[in-house]
Amino acid sequence: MPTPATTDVLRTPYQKSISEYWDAERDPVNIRLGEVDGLFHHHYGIGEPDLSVLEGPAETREERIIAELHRLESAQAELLLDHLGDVGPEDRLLDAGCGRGGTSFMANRRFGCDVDGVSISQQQVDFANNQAAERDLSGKVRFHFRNMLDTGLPTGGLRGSWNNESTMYVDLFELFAEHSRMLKVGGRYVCVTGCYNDLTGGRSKAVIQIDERYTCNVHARSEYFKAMAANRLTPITVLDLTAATIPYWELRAQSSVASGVEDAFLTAYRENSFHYLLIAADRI
Ligand code: GPP
Ligand code: MG
Repeated sequence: MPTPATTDVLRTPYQKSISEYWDAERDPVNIRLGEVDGLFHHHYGIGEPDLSVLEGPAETREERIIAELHRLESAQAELLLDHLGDVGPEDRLLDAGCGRGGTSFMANRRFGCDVDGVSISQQQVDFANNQAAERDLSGKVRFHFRNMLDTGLPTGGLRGSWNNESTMYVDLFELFAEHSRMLKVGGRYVCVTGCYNDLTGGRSKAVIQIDERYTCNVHARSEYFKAMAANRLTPITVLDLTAATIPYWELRAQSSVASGVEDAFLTAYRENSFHYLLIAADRI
C-alpha cells in the first residue's frame, strides 16, 4: 500500500499527540521483555506466574522476572489468536494498532497467513518492518503507517482482525465500522481491552489515572456492545480476564521494570471499577 501524507493519517491534534508519544517511547518494560525472544508486545499479561522467580540467586532474579512477565504477555496474545476461529494460510488478517508487531508475528507463525498491521507511530511501523525483514517475512507480515479508522485496506478481504489493547484511543463506532467494512461476512473480530464498569458509575479515580498515563480514553463496557451491534459485529465469546491479569500486575509491581502505573491497574481491578475483557464477534 502507498504511504499517505502524514496529515491524512494523523487527522486531529489528539492523534498527532498519540503518534508523538509512541514515536518517542522506549520503555524498559516493553524493550527488555521483547528482547527475551524478539516478540515486542504492547499489551499486558494473563495466567498464573511462577512465583519462584522472586526467589533464587539474586544475580539472575531480574532476568527471570522479566522472562516470566514476557511469558504472561505472550499467553495473552495466544488467547486472542485462539478466538480468531479457523484461519488458513490463504487468509488475510489485520492487527489494528499493531505496536511493534508482537501479535502479528505470532499470528503469522500460527496460521502461516498474511498479516497487515497498522499504527500511527512511524517508529513502531519501522521497528516492526525491520523485524519482518530480519525474519524474511517482508512479503507476508507488513506494517503500515495508517490510521485504524481508515486503513486503506480493501473492503471484504479479511478473514480476521483484532485490536490488542488499542481500542481506548478511538471512537468505537468509527472503529467497528472500519473493521466491519474490511471483514468478509463470517469473518471474526477479536479485541482484548480494559473497560470501565457501567455498574459502578463512570470512571473511577484509578481509571482516570490509567487514562492520564497513556492519554487514552477507556470506554464503558456497554459501549463495546452498542458499537458492535451498530456495525454488523455479533459477539460469540466474551471472557472476563480480570482475575487472570491481576497476578501479572502483582508480579510487575515487584519488578525492576515497574513503570508506576501498576497501582492504578491493581486498584481499578480490585475495586471492580474496571475489567479486562476479551470480546470475539462474527461479521454478519
Ligand atoms: C500499552 O501497552 C497499552 C495501552 C497504552 C493501552 C491501555 C490499556 C488498557 C487496558 C487501558 P504497553 O505495553 O505499551 O504499556 P506499558 O509500557 O505500561 O507496558
Ligand atoms: Mg508493556
